[in-house]
Amino acid sequence: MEKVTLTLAEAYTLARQVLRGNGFSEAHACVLARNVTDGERDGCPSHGLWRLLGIVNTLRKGKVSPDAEPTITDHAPAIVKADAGGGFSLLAFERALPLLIEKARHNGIAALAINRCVHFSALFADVEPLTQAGLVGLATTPSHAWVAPAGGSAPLFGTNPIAFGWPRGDKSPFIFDMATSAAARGEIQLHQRAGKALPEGWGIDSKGNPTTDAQAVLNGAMLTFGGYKGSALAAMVELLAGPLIGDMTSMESLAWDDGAGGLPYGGELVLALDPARFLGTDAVAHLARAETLFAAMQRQGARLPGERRYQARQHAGEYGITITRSLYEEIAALDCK
Ligand code: PYC
Repeated sequence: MEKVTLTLAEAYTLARQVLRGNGFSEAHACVLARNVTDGERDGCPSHGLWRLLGIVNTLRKGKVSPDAEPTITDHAPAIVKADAGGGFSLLAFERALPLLIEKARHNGIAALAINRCVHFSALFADVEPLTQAGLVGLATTPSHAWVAPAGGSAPLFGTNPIAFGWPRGDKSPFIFDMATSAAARGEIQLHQRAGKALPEGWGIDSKGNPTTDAQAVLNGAMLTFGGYKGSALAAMVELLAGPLIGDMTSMESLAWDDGAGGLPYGGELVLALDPARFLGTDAVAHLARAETLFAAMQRQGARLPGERRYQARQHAGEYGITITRSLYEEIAALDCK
């Protein structure tokens, strides 16, 4: 398959140009372009440049605002609210982040509820800035009803990712970002585009039979990871980033989409915890104990979550990113200018 290699600057410029050309405001185009470039850079193509196709499709279907200005509210001593106004989540997150950090440092713990946002982006990008500020972070969001609950066979939950980040001073943070489905929807779509069979256990067809056919799973239902354990976590995500913050469940998001094929619409919950506030002068000693744990994991040959991402990041910084020519041409063809 023919490939195209781009520097990170070229990838960002292409993405930003396509987004501006399609009518996104400068502020939205910049955060979106940075996010998809970062996804590709970090070796996560399911949240990389390919997402531009879905972003532009969602705009053309009238399912996202290209220029909504988020409203940030100091809602309670430890709660920030960000109304994304029907735009993508990323700008609301960026604008709310300073107040979230300030409140977490003041109270030891703070929450950010982003409402009325369209969401597709990997959550590691939302917890990483918290770790850079020395905070522990947790982020979660529902999506569209694509995933069957354990024991069921019809889509009900979203892919419902949970991301967690732990700060490590000048070392790369400990960050995992995992869908509670066996894989992200984007992974299945990429398999479908490439005509590749799925690993077993990712989904079922519309009759409820296990299948490795990506299109059959897209038409049927995805499965949670770890059976009922993943299913319980998926339900928790629905509750925390849905009813708790006054926003949609995945089922409601899909109903709101009404067959348009746009990206999920609803809320995101982000928690930030400050070890310095929990521990005071003991923080250094206790954070060192976390390092002892990480070292023990690595001594057994276990990889710390995020390690592969940081390696890919370094590689992409030196050698750029590589995508298929067909994807490059599809993205370039989105440019209306
Ligand atoms: O790939 O899991 C996914 C996803 C969630 C929201 C949009 N895409």
